[in-house]
Amino acid sequence: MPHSPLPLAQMDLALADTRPKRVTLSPGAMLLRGFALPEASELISALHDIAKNAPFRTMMTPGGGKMSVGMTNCGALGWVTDRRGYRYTPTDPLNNQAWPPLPPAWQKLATRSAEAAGFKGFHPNACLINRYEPGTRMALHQDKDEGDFSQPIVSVSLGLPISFLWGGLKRSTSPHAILLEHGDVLVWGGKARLHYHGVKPLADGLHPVTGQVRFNLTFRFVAPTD
Ligand code: MD3
Ligand code: FE
Repeated sequence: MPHSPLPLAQMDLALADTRPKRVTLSPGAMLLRGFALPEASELISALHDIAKNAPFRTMMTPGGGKMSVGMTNCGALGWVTDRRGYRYTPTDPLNNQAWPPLPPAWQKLATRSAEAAGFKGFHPNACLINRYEPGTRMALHQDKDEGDFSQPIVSVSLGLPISFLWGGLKRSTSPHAILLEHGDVLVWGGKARLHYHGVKPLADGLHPVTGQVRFNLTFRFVAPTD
């Protein structure tokens, strides 16, 4: 067979990617590689619209440190942190208005992702949107402000790749690093729901859709408190 004189095109690279599309990291934790790829560009344009009304901001931890990751929210409830603590609020503290609504396409993606990982009937009411610029990171933590751990969390990675850190149920368990790329979806439920996790500092790069940025969407079901 004559060899091609042309360099590998993007499609050839996709065909050459023999990594499994669905990977169970631990019971309840599943990586769906490229699951959101078909709609990734639409997700990013909707995200820019959301950020016009609820801009990205760096929040203060209760301990007084400034988080490096820019954050905003959409949905009935949004995650915030300040000197008073971590919590979910129905309004954006920057303008006291409701957070922008969860776009129906986002809701559907979250439900479909959870179902693909074995969690039927996931209907999130909160979506935290994280924006990483080179050098920003997220320290090892648990997500435990939702008041309902029976529901999974769905996360969607967009833009530059990052090294995700996947730990255990105790902070002392040393985490594994997993590469997360544009369009990858992770689902965490059951036993995996309260595992420690974080991300390494974002490396410099230029992504064709997002530029020098990584976005992460995390869909959650938060138990209403009133
Ligand atoms: C495992 N975000 O927003 S997403 C977060 O890439 C957060 O922005 C990271 O951790 C990011 O809280 C990681 C993957 C993720 C999200 C939630 C989880 C993993 C999780 C909840 C429980 C266990
Ligand atoms: Fe988290």
